Amino acid sequence: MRATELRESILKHLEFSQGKDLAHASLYDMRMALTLAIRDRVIEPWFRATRATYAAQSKRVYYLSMEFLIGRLLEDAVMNIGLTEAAHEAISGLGHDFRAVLDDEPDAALGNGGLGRLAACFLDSLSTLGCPAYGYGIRYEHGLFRQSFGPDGRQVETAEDWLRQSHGWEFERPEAAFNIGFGGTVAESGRSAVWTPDNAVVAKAYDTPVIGWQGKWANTLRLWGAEPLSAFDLAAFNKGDFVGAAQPEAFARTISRVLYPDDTTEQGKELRLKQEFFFTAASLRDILRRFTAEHGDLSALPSRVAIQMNDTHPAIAGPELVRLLHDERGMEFEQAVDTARACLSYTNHTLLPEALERWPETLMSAVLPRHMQLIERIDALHAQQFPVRSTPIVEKGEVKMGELSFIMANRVNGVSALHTELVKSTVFADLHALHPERIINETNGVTPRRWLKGANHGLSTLITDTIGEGWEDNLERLVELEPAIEDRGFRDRFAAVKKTNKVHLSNWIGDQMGIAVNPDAMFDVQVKRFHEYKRQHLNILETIALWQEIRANPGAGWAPRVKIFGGKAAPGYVMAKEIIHLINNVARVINADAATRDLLTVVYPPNYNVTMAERLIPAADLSEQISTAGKEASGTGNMKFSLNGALTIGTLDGANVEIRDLVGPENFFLFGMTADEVVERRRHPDHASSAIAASPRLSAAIDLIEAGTFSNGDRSTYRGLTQNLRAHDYFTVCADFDSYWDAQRAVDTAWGDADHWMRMAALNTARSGWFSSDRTIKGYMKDVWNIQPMI
Ligand code: 26Q
Repeated sequence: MRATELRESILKHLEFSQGKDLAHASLYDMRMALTLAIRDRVIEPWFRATRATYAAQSKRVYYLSMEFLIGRLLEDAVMNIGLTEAAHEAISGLGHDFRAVLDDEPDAALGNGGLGRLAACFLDSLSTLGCPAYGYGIRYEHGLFRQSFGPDGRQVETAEDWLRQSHGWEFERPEAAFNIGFGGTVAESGRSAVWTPDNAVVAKAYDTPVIGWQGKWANTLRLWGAEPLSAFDLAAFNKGDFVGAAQPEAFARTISRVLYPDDTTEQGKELRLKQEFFFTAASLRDILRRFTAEHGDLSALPSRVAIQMNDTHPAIAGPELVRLLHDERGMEFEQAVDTARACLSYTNHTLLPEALERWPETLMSAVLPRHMQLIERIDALHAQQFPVRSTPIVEKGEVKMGELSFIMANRVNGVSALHTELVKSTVFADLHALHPERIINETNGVTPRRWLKGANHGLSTLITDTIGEGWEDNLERLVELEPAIEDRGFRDRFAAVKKTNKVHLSNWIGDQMGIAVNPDAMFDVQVKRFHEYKRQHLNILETIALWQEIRANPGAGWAPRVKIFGGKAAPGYVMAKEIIHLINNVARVINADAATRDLLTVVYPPNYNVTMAERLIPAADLSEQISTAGKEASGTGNMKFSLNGALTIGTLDGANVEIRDLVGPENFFLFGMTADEVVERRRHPDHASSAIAASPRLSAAIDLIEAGTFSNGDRSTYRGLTQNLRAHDYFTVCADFDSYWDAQRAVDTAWGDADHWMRMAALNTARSGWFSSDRTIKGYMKDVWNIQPMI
């Protein structure tokens, strides 16, 4: 019945939206027709949610984020409205392959990694929980670059082009458009000021509905695209200046052209500051317009509006909201600051000094002159209110966006228990002493709809067969699996699901890379952005050492392993790219060694993204979460692996700490120094060289690299990397190596008892329910936003 209805709807869109008949429909046509048919069915709950929010005059959450790493939307939407089987039947009935139709959708990579994917999981949970919310961001024409590997194994970046085909999900909103100014001058006017920008672009809204689980509620992801005020300078054109005529267009479009791929070398770039102001200012204008349409008195703003700043990227929201209230609406300055603060909250995602945003005062004054003045007034006001010890926002000619965010927020949160404690004791120690109530913890989570139900059908079916339906939006119910784990039959089914996922992944690796991998081997997976603190080099050094040990002692009963890597390095991050280069060449050499072929394989499929994560994570046996303790704010991949029944080998960092507490230390492979021990160890100037001297295995692995084993005999290729390890090793790879090696051998031993391994794996799934982003969002609703669900 539902399949028949859907079939009619698909055929209608094929004819009237795509202008094709079935006989000539391409995969793209089929995908668009299905998308539009599904989108039609999302409209009713979407309108209903919007009307209910208006009618109840409910508070709304506005999640401001430079990144939304949403991936593909079709499969998720079909699943959420319960039409997976109907859609499968309808598409097959029309002579097309359902999987191929779903796989035709481009992966929307409007983000770099964890922070952007978290924003996407939050959108899913906000809708599932019936929390009235908007996500606000930038409609980048080009998302994160596409990664390939050159013949020498180096990363090659090419432009990503997700909007080349029409988007399908979005609605263009030409009427929701705001002029956003830059530069210019400020004129004093009584107690406030008038800012006259000398340049402006139009921010135009594009809306994508975000449907929650079972279609009960839907929110909006509103992304801003930049356009010129006037498309074309006709006067210049008529004078024969054809290039100059296109200038306004060129400047404006640059703003929403491309996602910044970097948190290290891209600091201080003027275009980035303009992007940040562009989407933040447009969002605030939109928020105030919506508020004013319903309410009169601006002092009521905080009871209706909660604005979340996803890291400091939208931190200009503080001064901009003050400007809108004070300069443009005549509110007293101090009241404007208090009102803005009562609306704003800030999530910190990193402690790495190089990732904390700072802008030169001169740049801020040139691009946003009025905001620079307001930042100084906010700074002065805070110093006046807290004269004891004040950490200035503006210091040594720089505007520190972390301090600005803290001072303008009513709540500041870290993203795991450990990270929050470090936020209190390090980056914001001074401000925390002045405002001891402000910093709270909201441990990250992931959406179980995409990361379990959608990505792992086999496990989802087993869970439903065992504990019944309803775990998808009540993930803590997974604990009900625990008694079943005692049952051998259940464990065998659990093992069979994992095996099937591994067979699928092996086939895919065979197709994509021409490498044969044994699905009975242990799949040991490290997928994430490349960064020295994440220590992919620790993993590859251990791989080299293991290869040597197997060669020396082939009959020692080794557990066969497939080491799988995935991830991109920022194009300007030289050391991270050197690690990628090394991994590819270690893979080439090891995979060619007949002596170890059945025991060790290294694969590194290029262009890791959300879609690839959905493929790899359900097939993983071992999850590598090996960052230097104190550096990974939370991690969210770690949660996805555990939920899908992989065991973790990891340090006491970020949310690993909480994962280990919940799944039980006996079901987790711990190694390495604690955050405190790392700090202490670094104080010894020879911490790296002494660790190398004490570890023959590590020493031999580094020697092999330096001997040119992985660079066709060239001894200089990886010198930058090995010298850094020997001399500096800030991320304490060397000092943690032996402990990591030992933990890996404990993994080998555990793998030897297949039934016990499956028991541990299943316990990881059963005890990971707390890591649902629904739990996280409930925490924000209660502790940060003070908002009630509508369903
Ligand atoms: C800053 C300035 C200029 C250009 C880019 C940036 C920039 C871009 C992206 C700074 C930071 C980011 C992304 C940070 C990020 O993804 N952090 C991760 O957030 C996750 C969600 O909370 C955590 O799980 C991870 O531990 C954390 O690394």
